[in-house]
Amino acid sequence: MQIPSAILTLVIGMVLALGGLWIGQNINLLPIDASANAPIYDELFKVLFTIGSILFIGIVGLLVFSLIRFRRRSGQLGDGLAIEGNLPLEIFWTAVPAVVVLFVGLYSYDIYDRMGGMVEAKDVIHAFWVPEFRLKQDVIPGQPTQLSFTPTRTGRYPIVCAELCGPYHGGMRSTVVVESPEDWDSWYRDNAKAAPEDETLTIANA
Ligand SMILES: [Cu+2]
Repeated sequence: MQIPSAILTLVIGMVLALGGLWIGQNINLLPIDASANAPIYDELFKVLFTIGSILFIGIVGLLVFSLIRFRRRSGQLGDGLAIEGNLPLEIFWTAVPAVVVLFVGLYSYDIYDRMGGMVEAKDVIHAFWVPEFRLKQDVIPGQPTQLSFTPTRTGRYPIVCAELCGPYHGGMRSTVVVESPEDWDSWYRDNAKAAPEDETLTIANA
């Protein structure tokens, strides 16, 4: 019995969508999440990864299928069929990417806004980036830049300059340390300056 092609297409489409959704939700390519911003960003990443997986598997799958199914058989020497013009198909493959790109653009903007990213400027010199925090902030000379975030995990995380800034760009690395309030307090006490009385004493003695 021959399965109608419309049903076959529908089933393949559904399997593809569900498979992509599963990959997007279950495969994590990002480093550990260590700030309050991270879950917001990860939400966007999962959506983009889902869309990417569906497109990648769908396109590559169709390509491999076509390579095998429509390969040249022995004794076949003529040109292939000249197929031209299919308006419904053209409308379909224009409309779908347009909707996807528009959605991704608007959604990315929304995520960026929710992460407090709408206070930035042009003339980029450096970019402060902590992958584990899912945060990237441009840093411009002569302009004080503030970045607020809430770390959610103690630990040491790399700070990377994410804007090609000059010859030593690759060496622009540091570490951000997230400590518990108690550890911070004891560090602060240990490193606090001497009490002002001592200072007055030193000056008086001088
Ligand atoms: Cu740099």
